[in-house]
Amino acid sequence: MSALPAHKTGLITICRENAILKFGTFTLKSGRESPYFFNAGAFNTASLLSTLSHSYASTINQESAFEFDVVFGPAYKGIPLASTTATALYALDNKKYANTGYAFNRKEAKDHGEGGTIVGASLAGKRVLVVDDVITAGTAIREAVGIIEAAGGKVVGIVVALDRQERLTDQGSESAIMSVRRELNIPVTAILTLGDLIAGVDGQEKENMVQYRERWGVKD
Ligand code: OMP
Repeated sequence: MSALPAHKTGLITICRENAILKFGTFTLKSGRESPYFFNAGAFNTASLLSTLSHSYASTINQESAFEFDVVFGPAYKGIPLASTTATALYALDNKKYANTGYAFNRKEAKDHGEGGTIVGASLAGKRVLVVDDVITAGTAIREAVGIIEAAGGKVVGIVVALDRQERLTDQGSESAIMSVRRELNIPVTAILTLGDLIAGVDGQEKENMVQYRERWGVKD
């Protein structure tokens, strides 16, 4: 069916079987109408979340350019991603990641108790790796970078579950990941891409995604 590595094919199958990857007509945050939608919130059982966090951890661990102190997940969907990825990294290498911190932001600043908008490890002066669900136009990721910088952290890398590989503008040739890489000069990587999804499905669903890629996609 496809030339994808087994771990990607396996993950795509899990996404399809559990309605994490859905087909139909979906309006995206960017306003574009998409024939598919990836809902990371549907990794909602212990085994699904464990599969996902181990995918993040092995993607991060393979990327030697990622040297970081804290894993950060933007609220809300990034919160379980950061916490479970930190524990999955520790399971992978308990020496290398023993002191790796994890943190996330509150959507509303707290003005009592410990206060502030960051929960978990302090970001001040730290190298921060962002884990998030999906990148389309890059708005969510840019917001996360702003939150981390405001807390005194330095973003050194970004990992998402899915890079939708879409053009930022109607006629442009750059995707959100390409522009974030260029602007911040940091590694940005994805567990799966639109190209992987297209390689991993068949029939009308594949056809619809190919058409969508022709309209909005950048080259793999
Ligand atoms: P951008 O901020 O445009 O990069 O869109 C990313 C966000 O859109 C994600 O954090 C999700 O909230 C949402 N999203 C999905 O969850 N899955 C998709 O397949 C597409 C989107 C989207 O709206 O683009």
